[in-house]
Amino acid sequence: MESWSRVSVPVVPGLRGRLPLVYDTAARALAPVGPESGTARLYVCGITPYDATHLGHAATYLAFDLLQRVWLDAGLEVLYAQNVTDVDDPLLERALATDVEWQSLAADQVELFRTDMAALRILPPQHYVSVTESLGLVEDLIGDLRDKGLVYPLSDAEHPDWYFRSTADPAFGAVSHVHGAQALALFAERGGDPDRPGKVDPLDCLVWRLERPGEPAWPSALGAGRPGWHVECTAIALATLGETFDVQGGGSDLAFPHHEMCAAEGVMATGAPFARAYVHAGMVGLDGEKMSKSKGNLVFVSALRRAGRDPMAIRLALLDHHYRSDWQWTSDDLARAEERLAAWRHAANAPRGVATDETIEAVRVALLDDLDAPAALRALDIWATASFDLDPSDDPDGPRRVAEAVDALLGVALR
Ligand code: 5CA
Ligand code: ZN
Repeated sequence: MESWSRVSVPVVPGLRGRLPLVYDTAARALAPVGPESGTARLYVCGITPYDATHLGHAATYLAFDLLQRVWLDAGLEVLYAQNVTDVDDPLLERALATDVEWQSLAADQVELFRTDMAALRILPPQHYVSVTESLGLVEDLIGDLRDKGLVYPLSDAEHPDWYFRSTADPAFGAVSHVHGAQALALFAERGGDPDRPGKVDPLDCLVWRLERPGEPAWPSALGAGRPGWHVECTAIALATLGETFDVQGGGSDLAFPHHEMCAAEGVMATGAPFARAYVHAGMVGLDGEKMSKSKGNLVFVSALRRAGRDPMAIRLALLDHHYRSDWQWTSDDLARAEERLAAWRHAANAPRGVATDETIEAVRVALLDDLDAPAALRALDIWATASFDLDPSDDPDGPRRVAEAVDALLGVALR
């Protein structure tokens, strides 16, 4: 489906070509992510389109926007894919509860998401792919797994839905390091069905749900039905990026079961590692709880924009928290970001600037160190403060050069 509009990313002169160290959940360590040269391939799990775009979503997509900016600064090309879960239980339930067609709920929410992403200057994926566009891909992938004996219909069930033998992958658990009782509990909490009778293993995951009255269904060799959750991302990632792409990303709530299941399906289907690294953003909360559609404690990017808040201030407010930390949104976040933005804009439009090269290098170094945006922001605060006290010998081109680096590396427009 259509992605959103792309802002240009200036090339920043200076020392380029360095790969970032980023925390890989599977390696449980910082690791250089991306190829030495050529094209970095990134898959980030997209929204389930209802109740978008809250600040938690925005923070997660912003983390992977930073990763792309660091890759571009390293001189790499980026191939980026993102899905849209436009068929899944929670979306269908919301459509039913609010008496709207699920297709129009999804279309409206995707449009809102695109507008929010563009306003926040988040780089768009080249492949923006919905589940409803991917039924053939999903069917082919399930077919491959079925040929290998890894997909089976539920036995003795009124609806013999199809399941994948997740634990047949000897490396199952190696993405998230979640095992045993914790795996069962998280699986149940996050869309799985460990207790459903007829499964070979409680952690086997649904890949094809047979048609039920009132639910959308598509014809397939498995019977009319619709895809399960994880298999959509496996199929879309493999089709758009190929085997063993660089990073699969998302919020930390996706490490298990979602990314674990995607990896198992991918490895078992292709015989090659699915992603080289798995990167996860922390959870944004409100009033002490994770911001989530099911809890209803949401702050929407669109509502802030309608209230006249500058999208660049929203972006700065999010950047002030390290992508990997869990944090709570408060209205102070935005007030602080607005002040900071005003100070930076003042410095970016001053007749001369201070410490241009050091400032740009400090921003780069911060981002290369696990996308440490808060450290980059501190370096720019020092620059902005120093800019209030200029010397006639300061660089007349400094403000423009720093503003260009802030645009390229942090995605914040100052001029
Ligand atoms: N469609 C699936 C992924 S295939 C999904 O999880 N959709 S979602 O709409 O629930 O979430 C979209 C992205 O936002 C996911 O990466 C999720 O981890 C992230 N996310 C959701 N809630 C939060 C939150 N409170 N803080 C940070 N990230 C969040
Ligand atoms: Zn996904």
